[in-house]
Amino acid sequence: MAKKPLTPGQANLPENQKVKQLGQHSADATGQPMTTNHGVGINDDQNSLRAGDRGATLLEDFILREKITHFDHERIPERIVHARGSGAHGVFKLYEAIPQYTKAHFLNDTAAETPVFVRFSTVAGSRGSTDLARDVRGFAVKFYTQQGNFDLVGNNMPVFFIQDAMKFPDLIHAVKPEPDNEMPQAASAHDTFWDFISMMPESTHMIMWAMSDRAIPRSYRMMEGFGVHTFKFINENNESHFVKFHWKPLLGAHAVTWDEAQQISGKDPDFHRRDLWEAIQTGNFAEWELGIQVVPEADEHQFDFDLLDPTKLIPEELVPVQRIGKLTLNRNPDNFFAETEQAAFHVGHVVPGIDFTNDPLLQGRLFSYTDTQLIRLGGPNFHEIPINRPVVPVHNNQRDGFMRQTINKGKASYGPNSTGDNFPQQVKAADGGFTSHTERIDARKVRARSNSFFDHFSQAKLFFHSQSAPEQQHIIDALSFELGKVKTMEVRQRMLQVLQMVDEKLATAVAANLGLAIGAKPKQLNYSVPADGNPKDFEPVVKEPENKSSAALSMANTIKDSIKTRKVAFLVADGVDASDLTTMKKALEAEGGMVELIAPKLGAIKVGKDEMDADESLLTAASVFYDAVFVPGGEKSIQLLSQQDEAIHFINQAYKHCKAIALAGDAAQLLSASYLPKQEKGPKVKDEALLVGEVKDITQNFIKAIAKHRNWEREKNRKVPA
Ligand code: HDE
Repeated sequence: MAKKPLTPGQANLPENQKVKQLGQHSADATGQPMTTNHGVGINDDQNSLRAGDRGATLLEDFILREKITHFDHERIPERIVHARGSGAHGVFKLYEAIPQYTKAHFLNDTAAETPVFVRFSTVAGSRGSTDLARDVRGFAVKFYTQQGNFDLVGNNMPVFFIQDAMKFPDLIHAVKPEPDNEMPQAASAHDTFWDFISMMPESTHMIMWAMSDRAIPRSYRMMEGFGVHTFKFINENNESHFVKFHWKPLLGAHAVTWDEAQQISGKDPDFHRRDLWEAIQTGNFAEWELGIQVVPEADEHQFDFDLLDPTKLIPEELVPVQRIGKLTLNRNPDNFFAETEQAAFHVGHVVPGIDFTNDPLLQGRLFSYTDTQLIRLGGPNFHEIPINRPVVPVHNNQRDGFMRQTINKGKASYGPNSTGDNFPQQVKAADGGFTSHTERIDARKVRARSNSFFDHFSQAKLFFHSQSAPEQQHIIDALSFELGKVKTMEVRQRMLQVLQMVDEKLATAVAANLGLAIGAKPKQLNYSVPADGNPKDFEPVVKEPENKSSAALSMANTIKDSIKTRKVAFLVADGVDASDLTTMKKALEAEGGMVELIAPKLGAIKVGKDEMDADESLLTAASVFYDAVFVPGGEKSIQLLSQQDEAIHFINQAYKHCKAIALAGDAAQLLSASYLPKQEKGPKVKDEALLVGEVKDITQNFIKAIAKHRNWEREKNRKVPA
C-alpha cells in the first residue's frame, strides 16, 4: 500500500473574499503552452542560440537573456528582523459585538467572516535558519476588513526588551550574528547580546520570558500571541478605552525541551513550518481566540506600572481577558514568495475604532514598518502586491513610482480639484472616515523617560515566581547555557547581578553552573545615561509586584485535555502484533491523534497475516519529531527492534524528553534493553507517562499522558544518556 497523500484539508472550503481576490492574480500552467514574459511561444527551452552547434552563444538570444536576467533578480532583501517565517490564510469570526468599546465594524458584526493572512516568525535568524532557535516568535495578523486592513503585528510574548524605539537598532545589532565573523546564526547565546542585555535592566522582564520554554514552542499552533503595546479602542461616542490584545491557542501553549530543540534544528530545521503546513493540508485547522483586556481611560493610573511601558503586562487577575472571537487558519498559500515573503505588515495599519497610545516603542514602530517595506519590496507601490491589497477599493491622489500596477484614469491627481469633480472625496467620520482620537497634549518637547518607567524588576519577579518548579529549572538551564557560551567574564558577572534583582536563588543556581559566586546585591544598575544626565535619575526602582503570582503566566496551567494532532510514533518490525497495533491506532485516531509507523527499513512490514507500509524508517525518523511513542507487542518484532540501536535510542530519547511511552505485551522487554526505569511494571507504577502492560489496560492512560504533553517530573532523575 502506497503512503497516503495528504488530503487537501481545504478542498471543500468556501473561498473567502481575499482568496477570491488573490485568484485574479494567480496563474496555473497546467495544460498551457510555454511563453516568454511577453507572451511569445517558446519552441526550445533547452538550448541557447549558438553560432553552430559547438559555437559561442549569440547575444541576440532574447529568450536566454530574459530567462537568465529574471533569475539573476529573483532575490529580494530578507527582513532585517523576523526574516524566517511561515504564513497561512484564514478567517476571523466575532463571537459578540463590542460597540461599548470600539466602532470598528469587524468587531461589531458577528455575521461577518473577516479574511486574514497570518505570518509566524523567529526574530534573529536569517531566512534559511532553523525554526527551533531559542527566540521570540512573531505573530503577525493582517485582517482584510470591510473598512480596510488592520494589522495586529504581535509576538508570542506579551512584553518587549526595551522601552524606547531609539534602542531597537542596538538591541538587534547585539542579538544578530557578531559583525566581524557573522556567528552565531539564529542564537542569542553570544557575547554581544548578553553584553547589551546586562547593561539594559529594562530588558529583565522580557529576558525571563525569552529564557523560558515560551522561546521553544512545540508548534506555531500551540503558542499564545500578544499585541504587546497598549492600544486604544474608540467607540461611536469618541470615548476611548485602553486595550491589550491576546491570542489564546485552542490546543494550549506547549514547548519542547532545549535538547530536543537543538536536535530538531539539525534533523528538520523546517519543523514548525512543516507542522503548520501539514496541519492545514490534513484539515486540522489551527485556531486561536482573540482576547482583549480593556481598561477605561479614567483608570489609566490605577496600576503600579505604566500602561504605556511595553516591558509590562496587565496581570489577568487585575483585568481578565475577554474572548471575543476566533481565528481559524484554514488555507496554505499557493506561493511562498508571492504571499508569505511579500506580505508587508505594519502596526500603523489600523481601522476606525482602533488607535495608538503614546507607548514610545509603538510610536517608533509606526515609522519603521513602511520605511522597511520601501527598501525590501523596492518602492512605494508595495500595497498593490496582491497579498497586501485590501479587499475594499483604493482611491487617492497618490501616483506613479516603481512597478505601479493601477491605471488611474482622468486628469485629477490632486485635491481640491474641479477637473474630476473633486473626487476622490473625503469620508465623513460618521460614514467611516478615520479620525485620530483627540487626545489632549500639553507638553514640553523633551528627550526623557517618565519616572513611571523605572521599575524594571517587579514583573520579572512576578513571571519567575509564577512558573512551576520544572519551568523555573528550565529558565535556570537556559540562562546557564546562554551565559556559558559568553566568553567575557565581566558580562557573565554583570548578568548575574541583574538576575539577583529578580531572585537570589535563580542567580545562585546560574552562578553555580558558571562556576562563579555571587556577591552582594548591586546598588546601581544604571548604564544607559545621557551625556548630561544625572546617573541617579536613571537608577531602577526596586519594588515588589502587587500580585505575587499569576496563573496565566505559567504554561503548566495551559489546556491539557486533548491529543488532537499530536504525533505518535509506533515502533514496529516484521511480526508486530496486529491487534496491539490496530487497537491502539484506532483509539488514538478517534481522539484526533496522528499515528506513524516507524520500522527498521522502509517498505512493507508483516502485521499478522497482512502487510502494512512503514511511514518512516529508523533512519529517516527521530523521536524528536513525535509527541509520544508506542511499541506494540509481537515476539519477533520486539526481538528485531531490540537489536536496533536506533530503536533503543528512540525510546531512551523520548523518555529523556519526558514524553509519554507505552509498551504493550512483549514490548516490556525493551525496559531492560533501554535506560527506562525497570520498576515501572505492575502496581508500583510511579511515572504516569510510562505505561507497560496489555493494550486494553494502558490505552486510556496513554491518551491522558499524551494530552498532558510532558511528564517534567522525570527531569529530577536525569540519568538517560540519550
Ligand atoms: Fe517589529 N519590525 N519592530 N516588533 N516586527 C519588523 O518590519 C521594529 C517590535 C514584529 O511577519 C520589520 O516588515 C521596530 C515589537 C513582527 O512580516 C521592521 C521596533 C513587536 C514582525 C520592524 C520593533 C514586533 C516585525 C522588519 C521597536 C511585537 C514580522 C520587517 C520600536 C509587538 C512581520 C518588517 C512579518 C517586523 C521594526 C519592535 C513584532 C524593521 C523599529 C515590540 C511580528 O520594520
